[in-house]
Amino acid sequence: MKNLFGIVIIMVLGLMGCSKENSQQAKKDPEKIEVTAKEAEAIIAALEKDMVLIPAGKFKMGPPGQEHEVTLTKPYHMGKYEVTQEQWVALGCENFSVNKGPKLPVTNASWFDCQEFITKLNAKTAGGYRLPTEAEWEYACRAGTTTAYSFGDKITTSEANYNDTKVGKAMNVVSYTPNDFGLYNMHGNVWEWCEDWHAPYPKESVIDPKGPATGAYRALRGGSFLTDDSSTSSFGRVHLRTPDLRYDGIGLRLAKTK
Ligand SMILES: [Ca+2]
Repeated sequence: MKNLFGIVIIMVLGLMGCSKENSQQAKKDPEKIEVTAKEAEAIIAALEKDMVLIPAGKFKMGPPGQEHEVTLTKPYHMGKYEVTQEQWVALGCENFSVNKGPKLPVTNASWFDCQEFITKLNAKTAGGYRLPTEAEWEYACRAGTTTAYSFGDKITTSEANYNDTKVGKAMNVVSYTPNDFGLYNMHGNVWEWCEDWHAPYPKESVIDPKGPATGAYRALRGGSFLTDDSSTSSFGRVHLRTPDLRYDGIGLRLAKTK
């Protein structure tokens, strides 16, 4: 785990209270992403357009040796991109990302932070937004492929932002070639939280799996700028024991019930 995440402990330094003398001359934080109410409306409208319809279907889920048949009976939407920092801020959520940038994926977002973001988004729209299930995530990542990556059985630095790319940080969410569903950065860049509690895979075929009803770990998929080949694959899978912790290299992608 420590290699996968390159854990960064974020010290949230509360704004040092400005003294009365200098409060009127408070300097603008150049890194802070600020969004006006009008800009927020446009950002949310664009986010809604960037949801891709994923068809219902059947696929083999899991790594070699653990493959099992999964049927997804209903079409659903997946975000074309990882959630950006400007989207996060537009919904009034606090941006803990280490490297700031409006079009960079939000990072240091805990599973609970993601739920707060989604609740706010659903309140501002017609609703239906949520995190994907692991099965929905992998099906969307594979985009009809059966190989380790949506582009084949090998990964190179021209295909994704992972450890070998040596960028060492998240890149713009519109990077690299999208998969056949039109989704960007399913492999690498930032890990993406899933809705499910983690559990070992079943051996038998399953329909619309949602993970166990309770658990101690939440599932993450896709790898990050810090992960190796295997973790960055379509079947790469990790879980975090405490879903309230924030780590650099972890963000999210939205799903939406059709
Ligand atoms: Ca990703």
